[in-house]
Amino acid sequence: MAAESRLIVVSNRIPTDAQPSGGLVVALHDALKARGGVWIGSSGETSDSPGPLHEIEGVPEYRKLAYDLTEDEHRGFYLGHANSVIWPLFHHRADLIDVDEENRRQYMAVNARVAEMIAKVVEPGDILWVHDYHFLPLGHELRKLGVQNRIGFFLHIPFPNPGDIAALPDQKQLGPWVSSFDLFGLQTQRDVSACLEWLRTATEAEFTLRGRMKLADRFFEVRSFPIGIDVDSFQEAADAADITITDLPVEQKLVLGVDRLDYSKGLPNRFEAFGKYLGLRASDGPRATMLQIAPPSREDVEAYREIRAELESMAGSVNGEHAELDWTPIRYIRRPLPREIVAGLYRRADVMLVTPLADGMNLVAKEFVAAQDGADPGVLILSHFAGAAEQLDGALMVNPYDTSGMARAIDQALAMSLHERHARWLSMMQVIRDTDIEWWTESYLRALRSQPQVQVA
Ligand code: GDG
Repeated sequence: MAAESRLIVVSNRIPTDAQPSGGLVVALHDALKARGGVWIGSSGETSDSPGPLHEIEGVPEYRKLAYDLTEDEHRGFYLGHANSVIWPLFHHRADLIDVDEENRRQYMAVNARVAEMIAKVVEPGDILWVHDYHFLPLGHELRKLGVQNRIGFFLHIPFPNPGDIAALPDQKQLGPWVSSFDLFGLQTQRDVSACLEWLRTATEAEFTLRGRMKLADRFFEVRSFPIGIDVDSFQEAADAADITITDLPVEQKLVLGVDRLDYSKGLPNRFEAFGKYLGLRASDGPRATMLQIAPPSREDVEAYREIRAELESMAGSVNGEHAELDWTPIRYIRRPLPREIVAGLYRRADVMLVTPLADGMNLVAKEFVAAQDGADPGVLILSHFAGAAEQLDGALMVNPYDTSGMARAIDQALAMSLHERHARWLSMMQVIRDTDIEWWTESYLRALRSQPQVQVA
């Protein structure tokens, strides 16, 4: 890769550890370590007078520049507009959006302030890679300040349907925001189709030759880059893990779920489906226990408190109906577990439930596949609505709204022959290796670098 252009990554939170953990963060860390550059993001601290970007200690290969947010910015920009309007809307939950003029103002103000800080450090020839829904207006703000560098964007969550976009208070601005980036990266072909459909029907954008779009005076490209994982590192973690970590007898079947506690992940539907499966199963048949790991997130947002209460009540009611003196069918852990333990659980699981109602990609599905022992792999049950469904056709596909169908899929997965499990696993393994995290970073950056710097069709 040519060394001419320095990479500047912008993401909501900058990792403060020298050796960060977590899929995306590790990928960006590796990309910057190999190429050098700068990572800009929030420090995670709030302060009354935030001041300019400040250097955070890390590794010698690249710089980390952090900014603080004020309490009001954290509430309005992060909890308010980003997570109470954009997140639900982009996950097709317009019913949950909480539109507030002050929050929207903070969202715009933080984007403008971050753009000013970036404009002070950007040099000619640098390329910028902006991540996720917190920063949709950032390219536009940078262009207003005269920044002419190549700027790419990657949306980690689904692109909404045109109908949902109409509920955004700033829907008219979304066109100029998107077209201010040179490359608008999305997870799936489905997202690209939704985005192009919206550009065609709701904006003045035109298709040009060479597959690029033109809106007002800007040319840009919309493309999918399905995010991947570090396959070897998950495989190694699972190899090293102790799979007798639970007190479940080895002959007992384990059905596993691992999700950030979020209403988009379809957890109530999953619990209901498991309850229906328990109702289907012969009373003298083998017992299956479902273990759900669901570390809470964004607890200051009302909808997240509600989903937590709903789940706890559902687990109680399914267990009340089906538990026996020596068996609790649903086990539920509401705190994060160490990565080595998660890898061991993936390896131990007979069935993995990844059943979101909407999800950009879903890395858990890929991690589960990577963690399997090829000799006796488990079965992945995957919602059509996860971005991963476009790639992992070796999974048992389900519609998470059809809980009876999901119950039958659990039954089918638990009874599946080794031959079939193995064939399905092999085909998924091939895909996750071909499109791993390094492939993702490389192919995105190659596409961004190949955007003409002079604006031509
Ligand atoms: C967004 C998009 C897209 C979960 N519980 C524990 C734990 N995890 C780890 C998993 C996985 C990660 O968290 C979750 O990643 P997902 O992709 O499933 O979901 P989001 O957080 O919603 O991420 C998503 C992603 O961005 C990347 O583009 O795929 O669609 O929504 O890595 O392993 N890790 C540990 N303990 C836990 O208890 N250590």
